[in-house]
Amino acid sequence: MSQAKEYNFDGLVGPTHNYAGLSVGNVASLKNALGTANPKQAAIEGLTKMKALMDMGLPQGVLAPMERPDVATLRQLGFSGDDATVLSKVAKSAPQLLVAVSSASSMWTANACTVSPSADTADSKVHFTPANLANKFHRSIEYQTTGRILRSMFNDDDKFSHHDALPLGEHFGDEGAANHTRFCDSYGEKGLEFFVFGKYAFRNSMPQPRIYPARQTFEACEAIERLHRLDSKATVIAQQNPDVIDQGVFHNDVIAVGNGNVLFCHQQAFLDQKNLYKQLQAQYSGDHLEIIEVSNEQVSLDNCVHSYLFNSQLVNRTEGGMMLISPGECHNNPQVKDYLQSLIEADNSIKEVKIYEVQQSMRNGGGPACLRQRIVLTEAERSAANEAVFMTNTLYETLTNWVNNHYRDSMSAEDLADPLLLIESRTALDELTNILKLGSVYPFQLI
Ligand code: SUG
Repeated sequence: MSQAKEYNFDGLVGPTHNYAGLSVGNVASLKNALGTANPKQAAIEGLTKMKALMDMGLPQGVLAPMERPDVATLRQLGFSGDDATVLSKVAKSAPQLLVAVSSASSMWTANACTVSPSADTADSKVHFTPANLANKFHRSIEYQTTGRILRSMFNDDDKFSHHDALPLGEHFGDEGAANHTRFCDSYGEKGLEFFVFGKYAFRNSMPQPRIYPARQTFEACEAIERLHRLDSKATVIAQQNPDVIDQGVFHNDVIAVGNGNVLFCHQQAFLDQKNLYKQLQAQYSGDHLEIIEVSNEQVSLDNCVHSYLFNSQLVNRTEGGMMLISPGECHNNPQVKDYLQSLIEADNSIKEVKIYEVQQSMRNGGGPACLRQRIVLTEAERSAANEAVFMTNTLYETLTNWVNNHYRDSMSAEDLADPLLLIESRTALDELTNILKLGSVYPFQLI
């Protein structure tokens, strides 16, 4: 068994962060549509959380944002002229397209990809598959740049295996680690990989949500299992409860979170939940899988969706036991606040709750767990990875200054057509690729 650590790679919020109401099925995104956002505050909130976790001894890295507005996609859709002309044409004739290609949605790096640690894979390499995010147009234009960034961060063919995203289209809709977790007694041991899907793509008679989309399919989970060369005895694929998708649970990480040997979830999270628990217990090869189930009486589904209780990060403490890193909304909600108090007083592995404000992200339906991608690395894999993307005090200072120098503190839909914003954003990203030693990863750097 190798020594390995779990790194949280948080998404750096991009300079065009705005509220555009792009995500049907995501309650906060629709509620805050067309409000004014503050990209600088959003990026600083994210960096503050990264620094706080690093200071607690948790390994932390950073994932770069996308180039936005995505002029290359607009050109693919027939807009022509110089960049300023493209922006002014799209703003006049298709403003809904301009907001879609300007979203800073890559900040939610839980959706960037699915990663399987080397302990779980047949070739003992770390496997990466960028998520196609096919269900939402504004997110379906992320995976190519995500793939380039990941290859540049983990650039060693002996240790890392990078796959292409699954085919676009509804049948292989893949939302990455938002619907994936892994159970293990320690990170370096072979774990039980747990995938969650919203519907079957090829079996229409099976249960599925009726109001909101199921973004991830069973077939996508199976494809990742094959690509990552996982052991089927150490893999479980389960269906999300379609009724909760219809109430705003658009990803599994809005209703369940796992870490180490613990699954923390709501009683309505999965279809056939009791049998799923039995299956997980039977396939778990560690000592004991602890399931902490929250009942409707303890926390209503509505309060789960509005507080993002389950979008807390569940992490190991250095002194033993686990801690929840929860959004401020959990303490503003009396039922959730009381529940969290009773949770840490009860006899279970969750010993502590720490609250962080990620309000700017929460208004688009992204909590602490959405903002991070978990990557387990052995020491040798860590040494083979790009050193510049791991968080340090110096990097934190550099990125904070970088945000303060380049970001605006107000962003509305009208601002997105400003050709200066595109220039500011590219200037910032060009500098960022130097800071993070990524090379050329953005469309404007590749032409
Ligand atoms: O895909 N919101 C994101 C939130 C993603 C949250 N991620 C996880 N649960 N892991 C989404 O729905 C809203 C953008 C807007 O409306 O401006 C948005 O894309």
